Amino acid sequence: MPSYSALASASLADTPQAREASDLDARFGRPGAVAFRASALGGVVAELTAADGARAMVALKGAHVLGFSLPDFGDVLWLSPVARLDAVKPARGGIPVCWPWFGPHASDAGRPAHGFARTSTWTVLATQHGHDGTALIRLGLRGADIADRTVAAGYADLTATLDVTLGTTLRVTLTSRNHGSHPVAITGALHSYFAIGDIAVTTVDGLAGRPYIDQLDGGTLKREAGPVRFEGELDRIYQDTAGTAATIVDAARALRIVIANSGSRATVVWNPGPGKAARLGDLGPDGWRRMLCVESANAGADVVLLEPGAEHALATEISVQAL
Ligand code: TA6
Repeated sequence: MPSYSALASASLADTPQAREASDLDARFGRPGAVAFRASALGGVVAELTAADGARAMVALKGAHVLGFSLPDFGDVLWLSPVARLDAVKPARGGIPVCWPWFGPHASDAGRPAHGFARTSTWTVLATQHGHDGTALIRLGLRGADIADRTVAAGYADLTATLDVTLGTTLRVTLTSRNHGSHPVAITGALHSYFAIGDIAVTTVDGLAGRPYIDQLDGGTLKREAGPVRFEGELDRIYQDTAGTAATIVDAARALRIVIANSGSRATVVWNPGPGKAARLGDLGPDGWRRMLCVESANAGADVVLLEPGAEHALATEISVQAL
């Protein structure tokens, strides 16, 4: 049973979120593929099930993929044991959607880090039960609907959709569209937290030779010599990674997680280590040892200029193999 399955609690009967979940289930539910539930963490979640037994969970708040599990490998994504959906900050784990900017806002330090998408409630636009046994949900967000006009200033003409497609892999696609008459610069990331056995015996392959911005060394540009290894906090924005796949090699769980990114030229790798994890306070005891972020991103020098009428898709596709 996936660790996050307890989040879907139909027992929250006669609560607003239970009524909302019931309404969504009637409109968008797909028997055997997509079901809506009230979440024990607050809010409504969609449970996706694929023919081969793969499972995923997506919260409407933040269009936040909270979990992804496979019958042969268990949990692929990590979710903090102390995650909350009803808090102001997004739940720690899963795949937070960083949009329409990554990290601090380029010109306004007063805006929230990683944009406003991950703390906004998205709308269910469509669901699908594919003939191939896949399950899909499409969620949408409009910049014009963001209540805090200061935070959303400059982005009112943008919309975003997030497609989550579950099969033997998990594919997540964030599509940005500019409906206005002026170009808008955006960055962003699918900020994936992966479940690993032990960061001390985990490496990331596929980034050797790539330049990276070392966020812990004043943004210095360096070059990766080989597999990425972890000895304390590590926070890097790898450049020129378009068309490549990063692979987490998890010796403790004897598996590799292949992360194929598209629509991005940057891959972010992050583990907080014990110090930052203690300061963040929402990873649970020793959580930092069992999680690793490898993110499909438009970050650093990888800025997307959305021309009027244009759209841009940022995607990540996650698969798992035995070592
Ligand atoms: O993607 C890495 C990073 O930018 C780190 O610097 C760290 O801040 C992490 O994201 C988590 O950010 P959050 O705002 O979710 O705590």
